[in-house]
Amino acid sequence: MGCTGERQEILVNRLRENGASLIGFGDVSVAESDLTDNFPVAVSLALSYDEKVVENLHLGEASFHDHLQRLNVRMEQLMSITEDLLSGWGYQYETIPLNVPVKSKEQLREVRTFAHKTAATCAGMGWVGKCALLVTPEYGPGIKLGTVLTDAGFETAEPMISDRCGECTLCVEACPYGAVHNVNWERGVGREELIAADVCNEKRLDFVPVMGRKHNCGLCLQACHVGKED
Ligand code: B12
Repeated sequence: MGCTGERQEILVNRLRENGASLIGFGDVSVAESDLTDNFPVAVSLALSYDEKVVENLHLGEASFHDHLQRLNVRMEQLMSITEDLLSGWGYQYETIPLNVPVKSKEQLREVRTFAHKTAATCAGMGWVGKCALLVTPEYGPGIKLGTVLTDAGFETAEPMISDRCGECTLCVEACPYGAVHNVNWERGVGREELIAADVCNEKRLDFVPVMGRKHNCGLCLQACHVGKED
């Protein structure tokens, strides 16, 4: 039913009606993997964090945690709407897990998932900030990302290939562990050049004996001024 362009519009409308904050389509074939060879188009989805929760996350880590969990449920719904429409139209797809548990240094090194940030920059939704998070003009880094890769020939956007962080160092200064390196991202710059991910991960893991789960620090994203009114 309908041509690819009409289907893309139907998908966008359904996702908007169901609360998606941002929806983008990216050509990920440039990422050159078996996965992206088979599924060259990414449907990239974002749900914005509640501004008040982010503002207070240093005071109410548990509220931040609960908020992120609730957004997971909402993002799962958006991804399943996408899956249902794609399969109804006869397209193939691969949904990327929202999060992968990283409980040690070894697991961090072995993470072999497709990065939601890659899908989002390819879809022109934002850039990778100095904080190593996807930063969008509308919401800064305060977003939950989701991705469905597909073989549907949807029209894709102009990708973002460099950052707009300039000389800003708010996230660099906000990290109590000095994990953010003050490096500007452009396509090709790897995670380790931007942040000491093992330091970030270990500091969050330190809380497991006390909290029974990883600490949701979030100070780097709280500090970012992009998307906030002056
Ligand atoms: C492993 C992981 C971590 C690790 C490593 C951190 C990191 N930056 O990757 C640890 C445990 C430290 C961590 C911490 C946090 N994480 Co985390 N994490 C992940 C996870 C599961 C996988 C990321 C990964 O390893 N990808 C593989 C590597 C190679 O890619 P990458 O580093 O993510 O990104 C690179 C590519 O995207 C590349 N790139 C960008 N565009 C393009 C285009 C092309 C063509 C190519 C080839 C590459 C490319 O540039 C990036 C930098 O090099 C993702 C979920 C997911 N599947 O994406 C969430 C995710 C990245 N985490 C997220 C969040 C929110 C956090 C925390 C804030 C959690 C918290 N509550 O405290 C912190 C913030 C730390 C920080 N400043 O980055 C969000 C980020 C949302 C956003 N705005 O970007 C994600 C996307 C989860 C989600 N579903 O929303 N995380």
